[in-house]
Amino acid sequence: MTTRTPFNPMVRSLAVAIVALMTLAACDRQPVVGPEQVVSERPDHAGPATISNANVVEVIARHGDDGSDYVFDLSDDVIPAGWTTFELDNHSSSTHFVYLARVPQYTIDEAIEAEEELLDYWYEHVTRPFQWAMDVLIPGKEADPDDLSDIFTVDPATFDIFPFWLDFATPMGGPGFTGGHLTSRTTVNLDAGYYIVECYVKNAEGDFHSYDGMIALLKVEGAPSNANEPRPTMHVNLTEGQIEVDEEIRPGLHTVAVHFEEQSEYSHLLGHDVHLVRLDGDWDAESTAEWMNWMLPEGLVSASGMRGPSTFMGGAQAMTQGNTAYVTVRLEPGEYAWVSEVPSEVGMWETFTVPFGNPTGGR
Ligand SMILES: [Cu+2]
Repeated sequence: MTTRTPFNPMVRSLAVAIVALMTLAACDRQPVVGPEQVVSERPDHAGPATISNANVVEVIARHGDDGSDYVFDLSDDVIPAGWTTFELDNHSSSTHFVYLARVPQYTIDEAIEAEEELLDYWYEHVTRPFQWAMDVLIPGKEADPDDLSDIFTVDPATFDIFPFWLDFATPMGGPGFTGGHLTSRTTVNLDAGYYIVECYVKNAEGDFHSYDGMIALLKVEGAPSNANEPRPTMHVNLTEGQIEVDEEIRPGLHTVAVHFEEQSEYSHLLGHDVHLVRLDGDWDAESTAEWMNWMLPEGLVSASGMRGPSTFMGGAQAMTQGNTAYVTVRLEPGEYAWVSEVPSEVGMWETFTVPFGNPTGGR
């Protein structure tokens, strides 16, 4: 399924697959088997849900041992193809997510020819240029084109600083924004191949977490496992500029099917995705949506003293049109919003209420 991204070649000149890399730490490893009967001790965590026999990859987001770097620990770095649940366990106070991008064959071939590790090659040719582009947009931050001179000659007039093959990187979903010390789960169907696993939330200095180390490589191999496609209890449809949600929602554990009915591209070079936020603090849906523009100097910043929206509960990162991701989440009675990471002038969000009442059957 090496399809083109839904985004245009401008992608190269800035964001979307802002994916990146880094080797996989080995702690907390667990086999990729299901079912995972993890019962959360926190009501806003995803429970065991209906992931049934899906393969499970746990991704721990944490700070590095020196307290400054950002790290992903993956429970496995080689998994079978098919329906796979990614559980993001956020062990830090900052917001993180897990963005998956399938690496094009062009990139694999180039890395082999250059005799470099695939993750290193991606980082050099995608992550570093993206950080440079971000630095340009932050007033007062140093962004010298010569910083990239070991890769190529930068022409600041064109921003054409990304390899042609980035257009062929396929966004394949993954858990959406997840607040500090929370857990979220998202299930997607993966073909065999190599996937970049990254988070591009920014720190207080405007560095993408991926640039600082929150990036990994996942190999998916073999025939699809016998994991079943999850059975949804709710539906979210993403169409042009609109999020359609079910009108009546019961409290309790849900498997939310996120249908990428239409995909698009916007001025910040990203397309439709969707994130769940509980509206119990100072942030409403509109201010949350405004925070979600990575191109703004303070957009996507989650760091000490500036955490951003505090009640992100997961979601589904962008996928190509026609795909479906499944988000497992426990909904307590309250006010919520689904918010898409599109520019605020587009404004894609939809609020909803979970009433008190009989909960769903999930535990
Ligand atoms: Cu992060």
